[in-house]
Amino acid sequence: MNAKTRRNFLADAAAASALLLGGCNHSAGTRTERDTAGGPADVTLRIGPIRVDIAKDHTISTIGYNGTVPGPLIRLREGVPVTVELFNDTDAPELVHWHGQIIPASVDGAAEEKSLQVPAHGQIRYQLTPQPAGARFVHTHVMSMADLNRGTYTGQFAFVYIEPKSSPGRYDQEIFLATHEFEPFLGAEEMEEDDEQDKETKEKKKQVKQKQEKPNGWEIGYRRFTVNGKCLGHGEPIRVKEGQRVLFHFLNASATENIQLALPGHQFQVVALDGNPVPQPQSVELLELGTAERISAVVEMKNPGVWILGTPKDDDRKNGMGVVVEYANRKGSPRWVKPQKKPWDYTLFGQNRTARNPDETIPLVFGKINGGKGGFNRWTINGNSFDEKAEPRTLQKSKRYRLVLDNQTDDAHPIHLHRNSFELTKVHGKPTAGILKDVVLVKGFKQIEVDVTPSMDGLTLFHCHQQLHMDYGFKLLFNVV
Ligand SMILES: [Cu+2]
Repeated sequence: MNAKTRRNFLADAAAASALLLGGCNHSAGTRTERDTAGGPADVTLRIGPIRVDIAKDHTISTIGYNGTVPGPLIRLREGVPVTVELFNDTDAPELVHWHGQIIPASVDGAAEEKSLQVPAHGQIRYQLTPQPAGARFVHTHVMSMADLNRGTYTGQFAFVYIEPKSSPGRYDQEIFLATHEFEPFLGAEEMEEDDEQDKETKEKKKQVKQKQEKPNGWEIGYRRFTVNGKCLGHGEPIRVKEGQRVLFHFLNASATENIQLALPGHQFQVVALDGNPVPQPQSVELLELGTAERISAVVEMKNPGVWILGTPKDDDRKNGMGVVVEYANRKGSPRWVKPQKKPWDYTLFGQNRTARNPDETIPLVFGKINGGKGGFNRWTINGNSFDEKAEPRTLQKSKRYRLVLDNQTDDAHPIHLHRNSFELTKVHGKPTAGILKDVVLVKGFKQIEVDVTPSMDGLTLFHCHQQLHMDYGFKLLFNVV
């Protein structure tokens, strides 16, 4: 702040934020003194209450970034440091998490990692160096517990695209789509997985149910479903031309829901998962994204018409989960055709080989205890719910660890590791290699193994990205030394 008074600094910051409202200003030039003297930041996010017209005659009140849902697309360049300024216009402290980036714990935006928080009606400013390249995102990391007006239930999310140093390939249009549900409520209905479960899984489910002393606790339901903050049919259609190659970046910005997406009459050529290029791009009809997962996929537009890109779940699509894709000079009601059911298989996009042996293997068994405090299920890793007083588990920098994610519950868990990418090495018993991710969806009673070689020291949070699961115990803290 140099010799400036705090009052001057705040005035400057407010002016800067007004200038940048609705977007982020990426100063491509060299670092200048103004960064340390309180001038405009490269990225400014203002957290505040907003009203969003998600449909005709339907406005919701939520909290968002810079007045929109999703917040503005933030384009950064790999390895080029930026100044970030965060303003909080709400009555509660906030945490802004840079999901999927390998950055210091102080700026990662997680309370467990002792990151900087944005005070209520306050502001903070810091620098970070974006990495790795690809589709990342930014979202709130506060606990919601039973308050469904907080945390990832709100509109606090925005795409972050870190431009790669080399070209990502040829395409004619690039489109960012984030799915999110609104108007959450607590209900009793258990989430059923869509995939037909095999006999063994069904049997395990029965056994685990019998062992539970209490009935299943609260689940979350939603009344409204959106893509880029609009219910199906209420936003601008995606306008395409025959013969175009459209690069879609999908983000599941849900608080709790895993989702499938299809565009009838078209194939998705999956080129990146969680922003990282896959070893084997493959075409599929149906995408699946656990909470916080990203998929980048190229679609060749060669089936002229007006189509719905949306979820195969009819009720959810009717309540908004979809967006219209309209070819030039084509009119009429958008068409939906139910896609064939084919289970999502990460290994399709990986190398068909066994990854090299880890230095150490860490078993992580996920468990659920029905109906705890307030009627909420409690979640455990190796028998324990998160305890902030417990010593974090130490990991050595540059050592290769194999995390064995063993889901002994009937729910699917989108498992996230902060400040690292991990390599999928085994999916449901099948070896694979070369797929780098930061979230992996572990289905009920399934096992996935991932290898991680931490490159940056500090506290690193591991958790289920389903807000309700995270809030009620599904977390573990590592300390990389
Ligand atoms: Cu979970």
